[in-house]
This record gives sequence, C-alpha cells and structure tokens, in this order.
Amino acid sequence: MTAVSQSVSLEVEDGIAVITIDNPPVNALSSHVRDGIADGVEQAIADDSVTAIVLICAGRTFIAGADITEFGGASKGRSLPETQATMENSPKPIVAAIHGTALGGGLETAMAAHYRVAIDSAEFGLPEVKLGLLPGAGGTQRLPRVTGVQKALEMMTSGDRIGADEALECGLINEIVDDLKAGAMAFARKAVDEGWPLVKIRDFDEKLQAAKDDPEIFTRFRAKTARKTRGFLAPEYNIQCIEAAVNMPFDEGIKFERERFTELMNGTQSAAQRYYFFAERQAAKIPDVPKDTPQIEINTAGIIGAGTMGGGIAMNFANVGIPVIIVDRDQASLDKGLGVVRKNYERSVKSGRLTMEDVDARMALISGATSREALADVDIVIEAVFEFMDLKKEIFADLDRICKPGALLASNTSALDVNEIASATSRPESVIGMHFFSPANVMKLLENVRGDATSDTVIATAMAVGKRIGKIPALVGVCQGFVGNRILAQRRIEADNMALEGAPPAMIDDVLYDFGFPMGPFAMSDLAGLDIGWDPEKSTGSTVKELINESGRHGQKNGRGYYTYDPETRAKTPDPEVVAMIKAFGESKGVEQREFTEEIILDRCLLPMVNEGAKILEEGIAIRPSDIDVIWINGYGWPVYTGGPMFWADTVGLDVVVEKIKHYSAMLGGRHWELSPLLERLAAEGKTFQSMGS
Ligand code: 3H9
Repeated sequence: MTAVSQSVSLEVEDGIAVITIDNPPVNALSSHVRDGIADGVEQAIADDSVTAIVLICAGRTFIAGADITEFGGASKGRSLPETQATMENSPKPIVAAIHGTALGGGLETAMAAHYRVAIDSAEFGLPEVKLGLLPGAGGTQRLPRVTGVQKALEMMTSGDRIGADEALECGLINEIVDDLKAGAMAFARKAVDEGWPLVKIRDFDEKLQAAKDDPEIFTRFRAKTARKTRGFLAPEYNIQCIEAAVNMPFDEGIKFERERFTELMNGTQSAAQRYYFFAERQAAKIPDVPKDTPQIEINTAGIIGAGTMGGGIAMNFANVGIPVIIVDRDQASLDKGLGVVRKNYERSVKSGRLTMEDVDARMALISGATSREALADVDIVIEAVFEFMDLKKEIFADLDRICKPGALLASNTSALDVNEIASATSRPESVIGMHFFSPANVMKLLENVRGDATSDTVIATAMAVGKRIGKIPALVGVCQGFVGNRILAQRRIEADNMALEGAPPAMIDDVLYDFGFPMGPFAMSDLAGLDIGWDPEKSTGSTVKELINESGRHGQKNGRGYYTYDPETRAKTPDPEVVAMIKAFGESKGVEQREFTEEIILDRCLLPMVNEGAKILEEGIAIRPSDIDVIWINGYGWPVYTGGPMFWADTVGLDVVVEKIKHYSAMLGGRHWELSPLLERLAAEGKTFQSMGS
C-alpha cells in the first residue's frame, strides 16, 4: 500500500487500483482527501498494470461530505469539482464502494465515478440544506439526472437519506454487494472484461424529460413544502438549481449552482445552521463527565403515569426496541393511555411512516401494570405524573424501596426541584431530571437536569439513552423552569405586559411568527388550553387569565380563546372582544397605553430572553451559550436559521443588545430587564457569547 496523501493510500491488486480514504471520524473531504483522490486516480491512470479503479473508505463510513470545519477559511489544494473532473474523465472505469453514509460532497464524489456499489446498510443523501446550503459540487445537477426531478426535490429540500434498496431502485447505485471491497473489485473487473462504457451522469438527460413535459411540478412542490420551508433560503435555492438542471445545459447548470452555493455560504442563515450543527454535537459533551464514564446498561424501562407524556415517552423506548412497562393507578387509566399510544402509531401507518407490523411489534414492547412493584427489575424509571412535589416525593420514596440497586431514577418534571425529589430516596446519586417536551414522541429536545448528588454514571447514561431514543439531550442544572421554561417565562411576562399596554395579541403573535417561530405566545396558550391552572370556584376577574376564562374562552379546545377557531378548518381569527377586554383591564389598572412597532415587539419579546440566558450562564445552570440555543431550537421552535437566542444576540451585536436592555429597563422596570453583569461585561469588552468557548 502506497500513501498518496496523509489520508489517502493506493494499492494495486490483480490489475485493480484500490484507492482508500482514511480520514476519521467521518472521512470528510479535507484538502488532503481531495488531493489524495485526484493524485491516486492520476497515478492509477499512469500505471499500465491497472485496468480499473475502486474508491473505498476505511472506518465507519464512506465520505460524509465536505469538511465543514474548512468552510469560511482560505481554500487549499484542489477543489472538489477539480477532483471530480479527474475522476469523471479517467479513461479507466472508477467504481465507488460505499458503506455507512455517502452524504453531501461524499455522494457528489460518488456520482462523479462511473459506477457505484454499496452494502445493504449504506445510506445516501444530500443534507446540505440542513446547513443552510445546497450541494455545491454538481449534486444539484447530477442527482435529478439519476433519480428524476421529484425524488431529487424531496431528497435535497429535506436533506433526508435513502437506503441502499431505494438507491438501487432509482439508479443511484448499480449493485448491492455483500463484501464491499471484494464485491467492488469483482464489479470493476466485470466492467473491464465486458467493455462497459465509462458512464458519466452529466450526460444522462432521460429522467429530466418528465419535468420538461410538466413544468408545474415545481409549483406544486413549492406549495406543498411552503409551510415547512418558511423563512429558509436554502430549500428554495435547491429547488431553483433543480429547475436549472431541467432547463439549462449541464455546464450552465453547474455555474448557476456555484453562484447560488456561494451566496448561501456567505449568508447569515448558513452561518447559523453550521454553528448549530456543531452546537448540537457539543451539547453531548459534559466537561466534568469524561467520555469513558461507565454507564448503566439500559435494556428495560419503566414509566410512571399513562397520560400523554408517559405514553409519548414510552413510545420513544419501544421505537428503538427497548421493552417498557407503564404503571398507572388503575386499569382504566392504563387502557386509555395505551389506546392513545396505539392511535398515535396508527396515524404513522396512515402517513406511510410505519407498517401495521411495525405497530404490532412496538405495541408488543409496551406493557401495563397497576402496581409499582412491576418496576423492581427495570434499568431506568421515568416518572411522568402531575407536577405536585408531594406526589413526586411519595413516588420516589416508593421507587427507592422497589427498584434494584443502580437503576436510574428520573423525573420528567418541567420545573420542580430535582434535589428535593431526590431527597425522598436513600440514593440521590441515582436521581436525575429528564424533561421531555410535548408531544414526547415527536419533540427532539430532552433537558437532562443534574441534581447536586447525581452521579457521573447517571448523567452519562441519561445523555446516552437520550441519544439512543432519538432525542437531542442537553444537560442543565436545577432552578425554577430549568433553561427552556425559565427563558420562556421572561418572554411571556413581556408579551402579557405589551397586551395590557394596548398591543393586540395577534400583532405580537404575528411578529414572532414572521421572525420564524411556528406560533406566538398567545396562539401557544390557546393550543395548550387557557384553563390550565384556572379554578372557576376561586376566579374573581382579578387577572386577564381569569377574565378570559370567565367569558367562556378556554382556547382551541372549545374554539374560543385569544382567537376564535373555525370548527372545521381550525383556522384562527383574532377576537376583537378579547383585545378590548385586555385593553380595558390594563387601563383600569392604570397601565400606560403605548404605540407599538414590529421592532419594539421583537425587542421586548427577545431581549429579556437573551438577558435571562446570560443570567443562566452566570449561575452555571447551562454549560455553554450554545446549549441554550440547542434547547430553544429543538424545544420551542426558535428558527434554526438565526442560530438560537444567544447566537442571534451575537449577530445583533451585544453592545446593541445591552443598550436596548438599558433603555427598556429605564422605561419599564421589572426583574427581567435588570441587565445581566455577564452580558454587560461581554459587550464592554467587544466580545460575543460565542467567544466564551465551551
Ligand atoms: C457538503 O458536503 C458541501 C458540498 O456539497 C459542497 C462542496 C464544494 N465535516 O455526527 P457525529 C464530525 S456539506 C467535519 O457525532 P454520527 C462531528 O462534528 C456537508 N466534521 O457522528 C463529530 O465531531 P466530534 C454535507 C464532521 O455517527 C464527529 O464528526 N454533509 C463532519 O452520529 C462525529 O459526528 C453533512 O452534512 C463534516 N462533514 O453521525 C453530513 N461530519 O466527535 C454531516 C461529522 O468532535 N454529518 N463531523 O464532535 C453527519 O450527518 C453525521 O456526522 C454522520 C455521522 C451521519 C456522518
């Protein structure tokens, strides 16, 4: 084996040159990989004993894309298109041998080979859209030529992967092999022996014809995905590039792709999304809990409470094959809870995401019990009952008696003191908060809450099990509301204050919707139910909440809240009576009525969140600013293309943020406007949250 570059080697076996890329962890296309591939191909072409070339990767995966850490830096060595041209123009056939994930630039490299083979577990995708980008090395022009326009649209705007079977069916790969290297070499030999042509995807035009005949395909696709892609530039640019593939010759399409790619790469959305990519991975790292900390082996789980949360949490475990026991007080509650779980799964059958067999297999993993004694042998218990401290303490005392030593005991509390819950046991080191977000089977965020005594093993296990069940875990400390809800509460205070000062709730909601949130605070309250925590017996019209509930408005559930809801379509219309009711209440309390602009509303909603985030960092409740962003993006719908509250504040400029907070503090007062010393210091030093490192 000869080294071609620091990460690429070449070996000739029986007339086949095998070029191996070994650039851990994911064989990203660093400059030495791009140079190594091109040099390796050139050496193989020059070697008369070589008849064909196989491109393969060592380690866990085929090339997973461009090296994202190189983005924004000075370009070094050959560009990926140059390397691809060397491959595509090779007079000897090149076979890409794929395992793991061929993603982004990795798939684009494979598409510049003449043939592709893969093992059956391999996956393929162009996930650039998730980084606010589009495939910038010919992917937008080659993929639709292979898969047809509809599939390319789906793959490139979602960034989702397809499996080897689907790739074979649509022509993205030529064969599925059992033994990757031997299979690829045999394929290459056959290509030579049988004189197969040097296939260049750039020359395929057949599969573009359907879209040429039906140009409306793009209009329909845009309409269908508009809601999901709202605010994002990258999905629209991906679509435009596929349109270019249909309407322009290949080389012009490549030029169009390059221009659009460069524009996205230099824009703030992609900067935010690339930042988020690393932030999510960083959140998994706990500075004082080493990577090799021993973990509890999780083979079985128990959930206390068969309500919406409990059922949703149980689904996460069943989805990855972990048997789970749900405990509730009586059979009727259990039956009801399990019925909801089944209905949720059946909805996935209707949408084509699961088969009926999948549902049966998952339901078979979920059992019910009416006694907590059933949890004696499980490895992890997650309590998901109402937020009453006394009830939680009673449950944890019982779990302490019942559960085997070493079991992880978690509470799904969204605000209560995990230390107090742990104090009900003789093993506080085993207790941790695991705060799931509703609906728990859908929402990605998991706030793991470490108590004072929580052991490293329990923390490491909660983080790992979170990842295993498909969540994005972030570790936080104990305080009222933890990170997510504590910040949410600040936004709520200001939203309510603005409503009392005369800003219509719908105006406030619209500003946040336009910023990129899925909905504003008032629409969110209507969805959750306005009567949560409202007691009709004790209601005296002394708060806006009481007034609204007393008027018979309880939110979406009865079609009337801050908005009125169409019973058929659920479409919402602002309710002028509510606006008047809140305004009159404000005036009766002597609240000064003000004029509002979009900028003022946005400032008053978002700046207290940033300020609170800074206080959370000062107190050590969050490990790093980027964890706060991960929490807000995954738990509360903060638009990822602005990077989360802390990244967004950096882009606004912390000096501007501080100045505005001081202005509002002087004008409005209130604890949430008291400037965080950390924020003030960073601004004074001309620094950013990102400069705090991690
Ligand atoms: C692109 O290709 C643009 C082209 O079209 C244009 C070219 C001109 N670069 O996720 P993991 C690191 S855009 C650098 O925990 P997993 C990651 O940070 C790219 N580093 O593992 C982590 O580091 P650490 C299109 C990367 O097994 C470590 O690898 N491609 C890259 O759960 C392990 O990662 C993508 O967007 C990278 N490209 O998942 C694919 N990728 O250990 C992005 C990963 O220090 N990558 N790292 O925290 C992924 O989706 C997942 O990493 C993958 C593995 C599925 C591959």
